[in-house]
Amino acid sequence: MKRMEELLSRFNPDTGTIDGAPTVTRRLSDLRNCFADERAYEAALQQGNPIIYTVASVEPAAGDGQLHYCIGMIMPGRVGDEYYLTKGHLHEWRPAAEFYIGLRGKGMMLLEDINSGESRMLDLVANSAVYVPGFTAHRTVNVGAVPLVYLGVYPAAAGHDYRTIAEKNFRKVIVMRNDRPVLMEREEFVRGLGLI
Ligand code: PAN
Ligand code: ZN
Repeated sequence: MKRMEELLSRFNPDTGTIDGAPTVTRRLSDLRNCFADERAYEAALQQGNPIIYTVASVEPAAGDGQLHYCIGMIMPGRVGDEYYLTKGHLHEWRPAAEFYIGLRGKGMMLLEDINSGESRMLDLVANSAVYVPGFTAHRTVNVGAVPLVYLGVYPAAAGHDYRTIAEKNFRKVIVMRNDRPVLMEREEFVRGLGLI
């Protein structure tokens, strides 16, 4: 039997931390090319380099059948009309699915099926969960006024592929229109800004 510390974890939904777990911090400068509105991104960077999100991860064991999990916390805010977001990724092991559980705040997940190219926007709020199938790029955004905190559980063998997203990004963006989040074609959004 594993040690108690490997079986039980205590997390704090207010701070987005897990006792004893390492936390990665992503600041605005780490998110180059993630926001579609490059002009607003550069302007925001001139104002400062705030923390956009943190991820505390627990990786108890590697190998087939094992699970890893993390708590993500995304700050409230926007760059232009785009809500603060995560980099987004595919799993290195493409069939690996993931289960997200909302803990606090108001968020949305952007899913993009890499085979069909189809996109979906789903609520991620307390008492709801999002199943991210395999072969699906996923990004999380905070559309509310307080930090969004969620738990993500994924196969230990999943791995993170950021490269593919960094090269061609998501086809769609979640942007604020009339104070509400809407899903838009990236190209249409960028064209509307006069950037292409
Ligand atoms: C999550 C993500 C977390 C941060 O744990 O890693 O939301 O997003 P990025 O990894 O895209 O920066 C997950 O999906 N793990 O597989
Ligand atoms: Zn993932």
